[in-house]
Amino acid sequence: MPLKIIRQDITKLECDAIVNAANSSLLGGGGVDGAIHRAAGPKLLEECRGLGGCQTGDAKITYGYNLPAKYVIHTVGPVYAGGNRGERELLISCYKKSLDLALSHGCESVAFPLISSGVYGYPKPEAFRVAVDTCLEFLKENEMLIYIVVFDKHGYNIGKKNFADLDEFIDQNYVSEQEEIFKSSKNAFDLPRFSKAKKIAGMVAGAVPCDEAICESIEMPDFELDESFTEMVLRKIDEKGMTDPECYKRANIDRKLFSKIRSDIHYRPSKMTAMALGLSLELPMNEFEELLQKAGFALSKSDMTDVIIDYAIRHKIYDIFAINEALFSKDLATF
Ligand code: AR6
Repeated sequence: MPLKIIRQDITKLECDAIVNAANSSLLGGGGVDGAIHRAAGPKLLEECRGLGGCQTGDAKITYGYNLPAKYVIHTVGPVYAGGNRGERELLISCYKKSLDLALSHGCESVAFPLISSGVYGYPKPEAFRVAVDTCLEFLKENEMLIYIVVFDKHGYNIGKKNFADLDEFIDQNYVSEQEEIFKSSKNAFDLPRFSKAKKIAGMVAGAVPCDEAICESIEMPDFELDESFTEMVLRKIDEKGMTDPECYKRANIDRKLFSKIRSDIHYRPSKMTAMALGLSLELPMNEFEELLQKAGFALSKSDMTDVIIDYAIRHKIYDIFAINEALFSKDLATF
């Protein structure tokens, strides 16, 4: 999860560095700047006094003092004046300079507020896009966990990109848990794509008659020899001519987790990890479900996350960051 969009007070975040949307004096102000100075205590201002200010689009670093974060990176966003005064370039520069400072100070995690999107008046949807796109660009070349902190969710149009009729789809496809239990106990285990293991599980749950499940388990003793989750992921990477970094970066999972999966053919991923890899590999629905099954999971119509994934795959949306925005907009956990 190298890029995470979260909703939280940035001053409470435990990470190596948090970024401050400061002004060029670096001597404090309102908004997130005020909150950071209050939480860090007076020593932060003392250190800031020695920095000699900061230009728009540039960044400087101090310690975090009473904050959970070790460092504060102070950057000065542009005041929005219609969009033709180089505001976008300056805003991009704020993110880049801050990320460079984080990197040169050995930070493995950094959190940004949406620079310039408050008092400085940068239109919120564009401020959000610049933040996401610039951080993703940086992550193509670097390893870091970046949080984009969206304090006031409204007005940013988050989750609208490519998901225009998502609400309608949810209305048509989301079913309550009770309905789902009823449907699956009646029909799901009859489907040929459900494995014998599932049927045995169904028998235990009372949804498949015992004799059917047991008979099949005697007739088909070789089901354990199926290709494993890891093997299918590695095969698909090869078939698609992808590199490992391409795969895990597109899945928004970190290198260490991917190495674990690669080195253990019996690895049991979480459902989110399994889905992230299925999306990264751009699997069509039947193969996506097959991969999930290998990890012991299935898509459910009573799970909002699953319904959104269903929507994404049907609409060939495999961009995990666009999907994350849709999940975030519904207050769901992101990849
Ligand atoms: N955690 C995370 N985000 C926050 C928090 C918080 N605790 N508080 C506010 N935000 P702004 P700017 C969000 O106005 O537009 C200051 O006075 C907020 O919702 O703080 O770059 C400086 O000294 C908004 O989305 O910064 C400068 O003079 C985002 O942080 C000037 O404001 C940025 O809003 C800088 O203006």
